[in-house]
Amino acid sequence: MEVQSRSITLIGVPVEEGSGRRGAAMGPAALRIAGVDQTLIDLGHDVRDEGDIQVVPARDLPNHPKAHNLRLIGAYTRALEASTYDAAAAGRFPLILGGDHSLSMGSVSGMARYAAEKGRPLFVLWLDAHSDFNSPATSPSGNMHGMPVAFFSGQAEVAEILPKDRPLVDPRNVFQVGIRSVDPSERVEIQKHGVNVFDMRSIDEQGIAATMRHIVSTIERANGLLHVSLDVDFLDPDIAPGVGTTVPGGATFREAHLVMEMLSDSGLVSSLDLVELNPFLDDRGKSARVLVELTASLFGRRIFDRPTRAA
Ligand code: NNH
Ligand code: MN
Ligand code: MN
Ligand code: MN
Repeated sequence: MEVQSRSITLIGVPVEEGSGRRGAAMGPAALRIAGVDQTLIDLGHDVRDEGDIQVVPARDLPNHPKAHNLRLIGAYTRALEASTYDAAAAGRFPLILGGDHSLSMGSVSGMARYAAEKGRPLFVLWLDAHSDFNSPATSPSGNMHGMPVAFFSGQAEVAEILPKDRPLVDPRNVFQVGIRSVDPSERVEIQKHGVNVFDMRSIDEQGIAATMRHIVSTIERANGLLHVSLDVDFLDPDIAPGVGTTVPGGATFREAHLVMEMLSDSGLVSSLDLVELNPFLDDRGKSARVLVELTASLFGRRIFDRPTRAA
């Protein structure tokens, strides 16, 4: 089976102010040094690198004691929402190189606008140790990288970062896999809003393959588009130590690869974030390289082809 060639736009987002520590701003550079562009070119894809987004804090936004760096994160959100939407509308696959997870406020909102125009529902696969469903009202830290899922679901409104009538993601179309660290008020919110959570126990019990088959078939039945958001801490710290918030007991190398291979086979994925890579904490580029390998699997790298499933 030939790899289906895609047109991919790389968008670097050197934001670290959504997290509680420095370093993630070097993430886009580390992913480029690990060869993300050439790896995709070698697989036969057309790759265009837009470079890094640069912003200044949005002066129309307020400072907020429980949403740290809101004016800067708001500016990144606006810029990335537009870049992601523009790439998708031009028939290209937006591949976002982060940067901390607050950037998904922008990337997912851009894809939500694109999906709404196409009249198709947007689904989100959130590969993370954390559910990132805090709002400024509930966050224990005030760090906005813990808020993107609530934001694109319309549950974290603090100020008018994006237009009030922007397309939202239905939280019931969000699948979270790998979850093992949830704040008490987050737990209440994700259950109330119907987010689909596959925590580590459920992966241990059912296996990652059955979990992914369920998710893929749900999205296929709805004719949905799928945005994948991959937080480095989804992975076990042994294979990916380059992240500010390691949580033991994460996905193995093999589980993560199978996720990507099954997503590739599904043909459903329309956009991807690679987030929370902190090269300052990494071990000789190990985590950056794992992310590039996983990206290669998502874009068709195979050891051997599988017989195609009967229609
Ligand atoms: N839930 C915590 C918070 O809101 C931690 C979030 N940190 C992450 N999320 N790394 O993926 O601050
Ligand atoms: Mn996250
Ligand atoms: Mn996380
Ligand atoms: Mn709510």
